[in-house]
Parts: sequence; structure tokens; C-alpha cells
Amino acid sequence: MTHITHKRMRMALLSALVVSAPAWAGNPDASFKSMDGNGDGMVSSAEHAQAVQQMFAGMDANHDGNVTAAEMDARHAMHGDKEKAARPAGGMSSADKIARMDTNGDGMLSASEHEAGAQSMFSEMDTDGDGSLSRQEVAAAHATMKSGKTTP
Ligand SMILES: [Ca+2]
Ligand SMILES: [Ca+2]
Ligand SMILES: [Ca+2]
Repeated sequence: MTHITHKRMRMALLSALVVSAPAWAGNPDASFKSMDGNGDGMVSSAEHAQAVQQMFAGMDANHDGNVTAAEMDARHAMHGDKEKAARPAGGMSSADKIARMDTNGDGMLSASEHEAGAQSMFSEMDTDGDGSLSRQEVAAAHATMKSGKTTP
């Protein structure tokens, strides 16, 4: 029971971050390249953190340090992804996604809440635990998210 709940939460977290992260959406290879700042074929935690910060800044339209569901929706709409904004992957609305990571429960996502969620996602994706994401790790995580299943 606890195990299943944990898996569900992990999936929800992955979906939440991926949907809120245009960098990881769509083509995993292109997103990998965009995050691999130094082009060494691995995304380090520092490169990941930087991309996450840029992502947050991109969503925080009024620059108050918090991302609201409306700001997240607007970001999706800006990307021309109206379908995703209306019916996001995993059936989660922006408000749902925020709720998953909103640890202080104020209905908004602060930079630190977003960063903490992204760090969890990084460690989940770093299956060999070497502190960097390889192309294979990203591809595997992407496949998992697409299928909506976690590995047993
Ligand atoms: Ca790199
Ligand atoms: Ca919050
Ligand atoms: Ca790794």
C-alpha cells in the first residue's frame, strides 16, 4: 500500500515537472542537448539546476518569486500548446501540479519548492547514482513518463 502510494507520488512528481518543463517535453534528445550546457554528453546536477532556474524564471511572469497556476497555464499557452494547457499529460491541471510540490500549501510554487521538486526528479532519473544524467537515463525516464508506468 505504502509502496504503491510512493510510486504514484513519484510518477505524479515526474509528470508534474515534465509538463511544467518545456525543456524536457517533446523530443528527449533535443531537450538533453539544451540542458547539457558544456556539451560533454552528461547533464550534471549543476546544469540541471541552472535549467530548472531558467524554467522557473520563464514561468514567473510577474517576477514575484512564486509561480501560480495561472502563470503556468499562460506559459503553456505561450508555447502554443493549448491542448496541453487544457488537458495536461497525466490529466493534471496546473493547480494539481503545483499542489504536488507546494510544501507550504500557499497554492503557489516558490523557487525553492520548485527546486526541491526538481532535485527529487534528478535523483529519480539518475538511476546509477553518479550525479549526472546520461542520455540513456533521460531516455528511460522519458519512456516511463510516456507510458505512465513505473518499472516494477
Ligand atoms: Ca554536461
Ligand atoms: Ca508554496
Ligand atoms: Ca547517472
